[in-house]
Amino acid sequence: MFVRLKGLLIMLYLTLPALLPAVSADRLWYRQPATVAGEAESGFSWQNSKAFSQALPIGNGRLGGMVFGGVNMERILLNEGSMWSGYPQDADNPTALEYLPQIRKLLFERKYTEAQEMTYRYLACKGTGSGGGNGANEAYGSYELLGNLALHFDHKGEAQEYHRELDLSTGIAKVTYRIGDTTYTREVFASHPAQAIVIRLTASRANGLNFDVALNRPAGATTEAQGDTLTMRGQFSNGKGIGYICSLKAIAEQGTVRGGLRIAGAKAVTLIVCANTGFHNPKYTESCAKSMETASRKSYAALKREHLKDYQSLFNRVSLDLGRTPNAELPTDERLERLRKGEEDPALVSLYFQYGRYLLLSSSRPGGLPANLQGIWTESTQTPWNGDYHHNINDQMNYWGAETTNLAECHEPFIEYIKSLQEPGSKTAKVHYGANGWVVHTISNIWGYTSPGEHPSWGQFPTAGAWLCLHLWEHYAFQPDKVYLEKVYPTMRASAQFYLDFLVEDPKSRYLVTAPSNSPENIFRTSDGQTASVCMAPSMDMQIIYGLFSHCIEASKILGIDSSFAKRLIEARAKLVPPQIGKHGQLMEWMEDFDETEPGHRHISHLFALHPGNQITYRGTPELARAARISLERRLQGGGGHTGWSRAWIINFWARLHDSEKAHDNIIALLAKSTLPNLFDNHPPFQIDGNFGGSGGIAETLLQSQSDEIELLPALPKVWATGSVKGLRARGGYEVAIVWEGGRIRSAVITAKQSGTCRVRTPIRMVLHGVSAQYAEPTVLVFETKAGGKYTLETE
Ligand code: FUC
Repeated sequence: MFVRLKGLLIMLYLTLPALLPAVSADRLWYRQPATVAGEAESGFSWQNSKAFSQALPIGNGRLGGMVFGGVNMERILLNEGSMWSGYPQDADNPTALEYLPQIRKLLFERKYTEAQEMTYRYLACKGTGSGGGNGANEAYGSYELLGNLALHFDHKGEAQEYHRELDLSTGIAKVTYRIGDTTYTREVFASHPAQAIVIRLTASRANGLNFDVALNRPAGATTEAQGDTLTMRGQFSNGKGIGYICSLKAIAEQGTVRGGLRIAGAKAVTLIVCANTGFHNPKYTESCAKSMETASRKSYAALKREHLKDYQSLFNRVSLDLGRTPNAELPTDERLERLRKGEEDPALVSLYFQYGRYLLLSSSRPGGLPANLQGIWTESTQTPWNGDYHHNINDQMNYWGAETTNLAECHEPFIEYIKSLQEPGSKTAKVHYGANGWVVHTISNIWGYTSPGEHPSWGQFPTAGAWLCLHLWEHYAFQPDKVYLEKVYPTMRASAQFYLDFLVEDPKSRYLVTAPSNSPENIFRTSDGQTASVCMAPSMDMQIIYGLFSHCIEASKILGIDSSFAKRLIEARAKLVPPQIGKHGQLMEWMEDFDETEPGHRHISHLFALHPGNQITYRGTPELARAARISLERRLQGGGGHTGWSRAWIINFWARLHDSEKAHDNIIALLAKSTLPNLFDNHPPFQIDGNFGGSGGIAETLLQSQSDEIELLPALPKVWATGSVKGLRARGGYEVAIVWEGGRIRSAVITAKQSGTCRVRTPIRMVLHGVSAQYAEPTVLVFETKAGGKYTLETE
């Protein structure tokens, strides 16, 4: 009886955070606006304004904004996920296939520099590719800002009691200040149900709000005012690109709205912003008008209510408490400064974790495009690296936390996008390699670009497609559903088909190799003094293909189809170069034991098998795990982890190696060295992958499930001595809540989404209540679950 009561109390404790009103712990706040004196207001290419890195992002997956919070002038940068210049291009290069045999021959003869020379000359895409990362004026295009909204206030006097915040528990950015005896308040959110950005301004006295509204864009658009509405229109790429529209409507309470727009003598004003582009939507003008009509008929209270309902249904699924120090009461930028000086602030880590979830659900919602290099937030007409999709780490990292941190729906835009690459990628596979199936290389845009990049040193990465397919599989692994698997299997299969055709036997080693390829963006030195990036069978390629083949083999079993194809995959998989240990005891990055020319290189591709892959595991392959550890240490000794995303990856590696303290050191380094005042990740410049990889990495320290078992607290750092987490997801279809105290696990609740056999590894021996369980090992419990069942584990 007592035990049952205890179980009940624990369950109540774990579900309580969801029932409580919004907690201020999940809040970014500042004592000053995001303005930097003398700085231009629109962005620069390759460098965001300083103010941008202080402004606060909002988003509904498609529409986004950055709220700067100025007093005399409020600037809200507006974004829309499909604001892309450029248009579809045929960049496949027919000379590639002609020279492929010669390049392969040179590689077989280990003549790397010659093979590279020829690859550079004949295998790159046709044309300008991504325009060297400056593609806005090329066919490739760039992700671009939608525009800027400026509100110029007639304020007289100094602002007092200034406060600016983004509350992650509501998804609402807020600015308040007082001038004289009038308090001004602004609330801004991007509503998914309304498909609109809603801005609410209030003054504490009648006639308090007097301001002008301007909507513009640095290039390419014109704005027209009519009644209470401003409409901005434009078209990309000199009429060859898509069109776009953005409209703003002002609804004033007490007071007037005049053309231009000028708001006079109001006490409260609601501004509604809607926008659409012609991307897959010829009737985008009508879409915009329709959203505006529906939203503007609703009261502000109703709009806020529906936003909160939608937003919180996703955000509130997970809560995390890692403990608090007094620093948690301070403004976010001051907390970061103190953390840089070595002060402990575990609540800043949990805030960063939740911010990653916030950014994902704000930049990636079903029906839209996936989060790009900057999510959906850019202030430029030439976003760094075109704000595109880089598939040699970056866009995959964007989704590392999607499943574990309980935002599986937010993974869907990426999954749909990956499926959409199959068609153009089939043509590229034929033209470049004479192969069936589909391929994509390092980069893509929204126009279906699948050719290699314009420079093979980074652009010749033919296993990107197989890596992308891991996402199709992981979505299934976290929530096994045959109907879903049936839908994505053809894309996975066609990718595997490509590698069956593309892989070729190296006459010397007899292994099946990818040739030519590269270990993302790294350069090696051979014993006879050659340096090159072009190679065959870099370890990452082999590990990625091993994963894809394994998942296709398993899928064919689950679906009961395609067994002869699976047989071919089993045979080919056995001939891939296996993970190898080199002269330093390291995991080899290339097929032969080469050294890298830059020991601290940001890519740590050969550790793919450790994370995000699972071919190397802490318990299953201890020798390889040790070699991975040596590789990681060598990279770090060489100065690795200097870009935000690289640091985020390192966190995930240490978590998978069960080194809690090293994982923690790197979480702190990510915050201290690669995080901007608004907690955006800094490559530099701002690049959102580090946010997502960091957030996912924090989850990996608390829960892992890559080895056919759920492991509780695999890498809990000492400083998070007492805490709890609720709502994390594990592969197999489970949700997990854990409570720990004094560095020791106390209890856990596992919720099964479907019936099956659950295997749980606990840090110390635990007992399961009310259900019979077997101990496979003293700390491994195995039990049967029923869909919807909750299973409580406790320490004895
Ligand atoms: C990869 C990385 C770069 C950068 C770019 C967007 O190519 O090597 O560091 O993150 O993507």
